Amino acid sequence: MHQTAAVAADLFLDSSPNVSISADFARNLHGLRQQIDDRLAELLPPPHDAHDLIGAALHEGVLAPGKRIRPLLLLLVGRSLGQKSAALLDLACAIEMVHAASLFLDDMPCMDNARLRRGRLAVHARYGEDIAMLGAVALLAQACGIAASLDGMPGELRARLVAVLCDAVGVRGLVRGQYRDLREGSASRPAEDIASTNEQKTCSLFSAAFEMAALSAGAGEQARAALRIAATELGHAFQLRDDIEDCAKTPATFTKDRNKDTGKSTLVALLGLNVVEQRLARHLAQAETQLGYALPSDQGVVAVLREIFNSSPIAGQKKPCVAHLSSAIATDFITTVRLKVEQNQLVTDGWGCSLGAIGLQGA
Ligand code: GRG
Repeated sequence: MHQTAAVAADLFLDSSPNVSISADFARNLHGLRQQIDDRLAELLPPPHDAHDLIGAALHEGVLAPGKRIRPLLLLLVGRSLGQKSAALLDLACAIEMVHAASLFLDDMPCMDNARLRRGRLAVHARYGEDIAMLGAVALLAQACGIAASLDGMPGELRARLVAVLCDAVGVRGLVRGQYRDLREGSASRPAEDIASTNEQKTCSLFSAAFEMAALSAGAGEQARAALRIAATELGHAFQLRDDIEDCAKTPATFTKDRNKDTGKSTLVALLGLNVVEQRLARHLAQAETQLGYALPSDQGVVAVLREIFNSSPIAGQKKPCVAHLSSAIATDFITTVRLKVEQNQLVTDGWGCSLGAIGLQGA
């Protein structure tokens, strides 16, 4: 078992009293995200030594500022169903690791070929394709290992949780969805095909998060059935949000490459922005309805969803250009500059000495 689980448990339980959701809780979302990040940092294998690129890539890629929507939902659905164990936090970290693995792979040149992710260079762009691939495999293995050894959960339950996680990734889940997107996405497709691809590549992890929360809380079949529908509706809504952001005209999504869907048969391309926005709202409403059926006492699930869907891509993050300038003394600055240099977007006049000072020349 992981030795620091008790510390994480205290933090988690402290901030989640047995009361229903309030505005205070929404404000404390940042704290909950921080707990997830702290625990992720503990659960990731420590870098072997100073030259361990895999270890460095795992920490950098996983802990880069993402929304953490899947672990947040897993935690809050579990709590709403009465599961208060600290092990839930570890399970939440496991699903975030799987998600991060999917991003490592998704960004690679043979897939979406993206260079910017979470406001930083994508893992393959910074560390190399070999590291991105090996890192993704390591994350999947780590996630399964965590689910298989959850503190205080019976062996049979742990085995089921591992199976749920693997099922979400495998040939019925993310892998199939990604394969279809890559191989069928450039031809025109009917809306149903696009939706079923989205279901596999995006809804699968939401379904796994809800199912793992429900299983660990010992929820009945009725609640689990409602959660399955909720997860699918939510996954669709989330993918549509992602597609809308990809073609957004404003630079609000500078945290990752945009226009990666150009020439791809997405629902936005097929149906147009207005129709897709309506569809998104319907999916979200359906998800909320089903969550209402499933959860006896919502401990913040709907509030988190509203926060995510109403806010800019990464809550609390400054507008991209401001972040770009104000991160001048942080690592982000280095990766941003590196990216700009690579994209030939940086006017080096006046920047040359800064680049030299931070050791970028020749990098
Ligand atoms: C073996 C794990 C594994 C995967 C292989 C590469 C692949 C198959 C699947 C890719 C699936 C994928 C990336 C789907 C897109 C889902 C999506 C909308 C991702 C963006 O998620 P956010 O917005 O990202 O939650 P942050 O950065 O906020 O965490």
